[in-house]
Amino acid sequence: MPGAPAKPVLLTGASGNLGRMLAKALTAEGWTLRLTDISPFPDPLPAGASFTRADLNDGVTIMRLAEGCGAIVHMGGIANEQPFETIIGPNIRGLYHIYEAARREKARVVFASSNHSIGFHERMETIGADTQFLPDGFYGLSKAYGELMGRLYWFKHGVESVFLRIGSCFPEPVNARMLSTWLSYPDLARLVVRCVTTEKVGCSVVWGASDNARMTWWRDDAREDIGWAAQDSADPYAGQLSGKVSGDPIEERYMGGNFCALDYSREEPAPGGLFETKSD
Ligand code: NAI
Ligand code: 15L
Repeated sequence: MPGAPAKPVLLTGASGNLGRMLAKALTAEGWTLRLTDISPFPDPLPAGASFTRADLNDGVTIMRLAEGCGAIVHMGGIANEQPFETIIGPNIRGLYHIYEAARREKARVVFASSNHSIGFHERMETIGADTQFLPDGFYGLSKAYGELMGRLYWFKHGVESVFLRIGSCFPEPVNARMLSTWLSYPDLARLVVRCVTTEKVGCSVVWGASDNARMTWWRDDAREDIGWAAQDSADPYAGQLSGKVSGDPIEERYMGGNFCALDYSREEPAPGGLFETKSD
């Protein structure tokens, strides 16, 4: 692993599943971290880290927390499908506060985007990072908007970003879909290290999946430019998980899985593409 960044790194969402893992992994690399979350940090504070409890809606505190930081690893926010009004504060206003702080500090943003920003692409497709957004709910919509916000701050203010379109980042894959979408914790930690320490990243997208044989969906991203390659794989779980499917045709048809099926009220047949109006 490369040396620790010269400046502290702000890690939001530090009390969540990925934040806790990253807090441990990055301090183990000698990084100085400022951790923040609306919930208390549940673990013993690692050496090299401080924790401040804050709401992403509180722009003044976010600005203060980012002072002197060289990068913001933004994991905080609502991480699943919720009503619009629940999402808009943490995921939209909160992200605006992150970008304003990054702009002032000339800091880089590593943004935890999601596969749900493109969730209505069909699983039989292979899409590149420049594919059209097809969000599968208000959560995915907030991630697509977040990436667009990052582009705005890059083109207008020169704020660098890496958008991590994370698939399914859990300790282990738990169903057939995750044989495609699973990202191991160590692969994510190594990816974040590269995102922060690579000299220049511009404004780029990396699909967040491990080296899974079934990951035929996502291609053509910035991984080589930032020097990251996945090392882990969901393949050893194929035997036990390949039959673990939902039986729901909407869930199994689209990349976003059950997020697509949630509150789905379109009359059948489902569209096969943005401009397709009939199925025959
Ligand atoms: P998580 O729900 O465990 O962590 C999110 C954290 O954000 C929580 O600790 C929560 O307290 C905090 N948070 C929520 N509202 C907040 C607010 N108003 N102010 C401050 N903090 C707030 O989710 P997880 O799995 O750790 O995900 C981290 C990030 O990665 C999220 O942004 C999620 O959308 C994204 N992601 C995760 C994936 C996964 O498979 N785990 C897949 C795709 C994206
Ligand atoms: C996400 O964006 C969620 O945060 C996570 O909980 C999973 O649902 C993941 O996507 C997924 O698609 O598996």
